[in-house]
Amino acid sequence: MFRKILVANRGEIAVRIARAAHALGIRVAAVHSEADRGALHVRVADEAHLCGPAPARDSYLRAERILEIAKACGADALHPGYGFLSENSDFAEQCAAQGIAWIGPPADVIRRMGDKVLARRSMHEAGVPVVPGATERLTDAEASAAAQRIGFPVMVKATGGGGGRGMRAVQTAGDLGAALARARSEAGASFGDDGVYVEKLILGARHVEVQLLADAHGKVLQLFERDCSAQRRHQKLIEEAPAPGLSPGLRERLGAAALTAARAVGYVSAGTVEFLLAPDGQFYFLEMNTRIQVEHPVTEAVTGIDLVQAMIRVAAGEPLGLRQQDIELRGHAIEARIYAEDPKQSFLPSPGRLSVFRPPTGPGLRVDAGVEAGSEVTVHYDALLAKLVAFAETRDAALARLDAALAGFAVAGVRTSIPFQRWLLRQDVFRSASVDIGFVERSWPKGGAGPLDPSLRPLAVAAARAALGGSCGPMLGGPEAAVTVRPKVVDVLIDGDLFSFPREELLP
Ligand code: MV4
Repeated sequence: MFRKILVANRGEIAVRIARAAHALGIRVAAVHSEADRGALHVRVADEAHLCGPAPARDSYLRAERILEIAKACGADALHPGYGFLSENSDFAEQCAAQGIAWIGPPADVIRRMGDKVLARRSMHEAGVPVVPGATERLTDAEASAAAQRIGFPVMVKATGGGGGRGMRAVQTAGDLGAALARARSEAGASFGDDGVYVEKLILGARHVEVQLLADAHGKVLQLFERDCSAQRRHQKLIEEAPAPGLSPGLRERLGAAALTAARAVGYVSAGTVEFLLAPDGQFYFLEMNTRIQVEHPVTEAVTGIDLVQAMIRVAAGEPLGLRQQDIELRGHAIEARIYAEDPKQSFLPSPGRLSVFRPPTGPGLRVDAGVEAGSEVTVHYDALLAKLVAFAETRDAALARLDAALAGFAVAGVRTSIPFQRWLLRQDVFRSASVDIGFVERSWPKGGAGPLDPSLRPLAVAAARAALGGSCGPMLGGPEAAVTVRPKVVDVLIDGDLFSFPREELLP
């Protein structure tokens, strides 16, 4: 087993990886930017090394510098987490070449799955269902012919894309030329590759993804699926496992398709196969994510398998001591991603100092946090503060647990996504498990500063005063209201309406 792992990341995932390493008796080296000197991921590590100024491209994205640190500090392995360098195949290759074990899939698998056309073609050839459309990058004339053949509406996608970047829905032939031009220029600017292809547009679909775990000895396992349809502009807000309402047959076929995908590319380590699940029950391969994902804890909760520990063991060459038939689904888990963003102002980043940060505790709860009280939240990095996971025997019980835990999550100093999540958990569409990938964007009522229901104002004032005067701390939950106390303002969310009161207005 490894003696020291360099964690090439920050925030909650760096803390999560350090915990897994320590559980295996492995020392942890952190890297940090100038802005992260006092960060939680530095405090939980056994040693920490500065990798550059605050902007990610000058610190966490500096492949050469991070590799130098790994070698200099005597690390024998590197875990990239998610984002940053995690899907950089050249970096994975350099690590391996310099004798630092890469805790992730082989570099050639990352490279192949990073090219979305190549990934699609590999899956099509392996017999995994893909969305009807082209399996090659196309010229404008070819794209136009392909769109006619497929039939409108279509989706134009960037070959170098992923996560929805460089993607355009096109309703009619007349709109295709402009969409191609925009997709190409966006893709060229973002990935330095203006290649595009065309697929049938699937409407009203859910996002369902299957967790994979494979070792270097040919053992490939699937750990069932997650539903991540509750998202906004490709930012996931709530994820759950298993996907609600799937028949056992469909679950079985999704898992089998994910295993086929993994075997076709020689997958090793933890990974995820994303599918679109159409309203007619058909599912289609979208992408393979060659990294640990943010939402992995919901799968850990329902399978009892520690995915990050497993990644480390597999990277050290250990065989997985599990068989597929040993992996059982038990209960239901739901995760809320707590972002420092203002849901009332179109999820604008909300930086600041966390004067209060008190996550809930209790049976069936897990909190993976990257911050603590006193932490400074800057605009330099992703706004994810923590993940709150509720687990119970049934979906309804897990929902109730998550709702109560969100109500008791005390945060002051920044605005958070919590009021949005409390609203979402109350929606009939969510409770009946029929959220599709467009639901949040269609339905979150006050994405801008929409009109408030004035009849709720007295209740909001009362809730705000109770929070200020009460012993419940700066955040008070109840069946109707979620209150966040900030230095100068108190926010109250009732029924999707967010009221903000300057503190002096609340004085009796
Ligand atoms: C699609 C689609 C509809 N039809 N492809 C978005 C991210 C990338 N992985 C692929 N994505 C989509 N591809 C076709 N042919 C809809 C999406 C999509 C989406 C997919 C998963 C989760 C959220 C999404 C939000 C908007 C669009």
